[in-house]
Amino acid sequence: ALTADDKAHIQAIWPCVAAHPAELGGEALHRMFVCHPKTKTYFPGFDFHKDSAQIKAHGKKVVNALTEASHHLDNIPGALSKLSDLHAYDLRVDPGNFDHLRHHILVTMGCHFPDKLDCCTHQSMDKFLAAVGNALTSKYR
Ligand code: ZNH
Repeated sequence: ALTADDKAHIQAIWPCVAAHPAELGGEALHRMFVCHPKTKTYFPGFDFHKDSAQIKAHGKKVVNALTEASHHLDNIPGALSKLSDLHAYDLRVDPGNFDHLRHHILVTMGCHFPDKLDCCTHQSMDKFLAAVGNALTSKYR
C-alpha cells in the first residue's frame, strides 16, 4: 500500500505531468510503441509518428485518468472503476502491457523533471503506477 511518504511524493511531482497531459502522455505512449511494437496492435489505423495528433490525444486521456487517480490515492480501484471495466471487458489489453507503459511514463518523467524524480519519488511513482495497473487489470477473468 502507499505510505504517507509515497502520497506526498506523488502529490509533489504529478502536477508537473498533469500540466502537460498531451505532450507528456503522448511522449510516454510514443516510447512504448517504439520499444514494444506489439502494443500498436491495440490501436488499429493510428498514426504512430512522433508528433501524431492521435497519440497526443490518447496520451492526454491517459494522463488525465492518472491525475484523477492521484486525487484518490486511498481508493484507486474505486476512482478507476469504469476504466477498469473498459480495459477488462472491452479492450482486453494484455496485462503485461501495463508494465511497459508504466516504465515509459517513468522514463518520460525522468527526462523532463530530472531533479524532481529523485530515487524516493521514483519508487513512490512506481508503486502508484503499479497500483493503477492492478486496478485496471483486476477484473480480468
Ligand atoms: Zn488505456 C482507452 C487510460 C493502459 C490500450 N485508456 C483508455 C482511455 C483511458 C485510458 C482514460 C479512454 C477511455 C474512454 O475513452 O472512455 N490506459 C489508461 C491508463 C493506463 C492505460 C491510465 C495505464 C496507466 N491502455 C493501457 C495499455 C494499453 C491501453 C497498457 C495497451 C497497450 N486504452 C487502450 C486502448 C484504448 C484505451 C486500445 C481505446 C482507445 C480508443 O478507442 O480510442
